[in-house]
Amino acid sequence: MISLPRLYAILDASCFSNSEDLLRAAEELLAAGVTLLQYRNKTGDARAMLTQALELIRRSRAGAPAPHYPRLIMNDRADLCLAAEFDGVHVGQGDLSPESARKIIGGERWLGVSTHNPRQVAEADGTSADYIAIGPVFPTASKLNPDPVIGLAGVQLARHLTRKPLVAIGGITSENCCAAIEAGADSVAVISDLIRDPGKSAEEFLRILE
Ligand code: 3NM
Repeated sequence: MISLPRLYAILDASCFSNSEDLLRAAEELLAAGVTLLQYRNKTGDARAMLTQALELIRRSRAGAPAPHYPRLIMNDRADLCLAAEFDGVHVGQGDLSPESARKIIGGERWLGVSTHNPRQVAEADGTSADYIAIGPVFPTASKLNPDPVIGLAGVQLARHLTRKPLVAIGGITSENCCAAIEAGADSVAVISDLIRDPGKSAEEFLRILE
């Protein structure tokens, strides 16, 4: 079983007006101590995504010695995960199934699955996914057409349905992240509350979640 860090930072390309801003935010997050970072780009074409992903890999490795490279996870795209030599892929309910993604990425890379209700958690538990994300825990503006908010009770319920590492996502802030962990999550995934000042915000999360 894999071990997840408490903070799972997500860089969403739609939050940045250009590539350099996204890459600089990544550098700040990593310099602050983030060790698990997802690259999410719902609108970019494959070639632009690969270019950005390769640059993310290059910069993330420039800042750390080999055994301590941060883990980079590709949202949705198992093909781009391989092409950019990312460490894993995260699939949603409308993406490739976990087993199909697993066939592409092989046994070593990490595979995460998004779930939004108890049925999906139980189903994901039966797959080769390395971790399960559950959400939205709180209201979120970062996802188009989010599923209904599940609250902390939804995290507790998910915790009872799987022993796989569990990631709480959706509306997670430095104020509510501890409650999500106390409800049973192993890790919290965050987009918007890391954006304003990525380095400082990540440091604050890491201090609170220690
Ligand atoms: N997935 P923020 S909620 C990407 O419910 C994503 O699975 C969700 O962004 C889910 O931290 C969400 O800004 C958005 O709320 C998370």
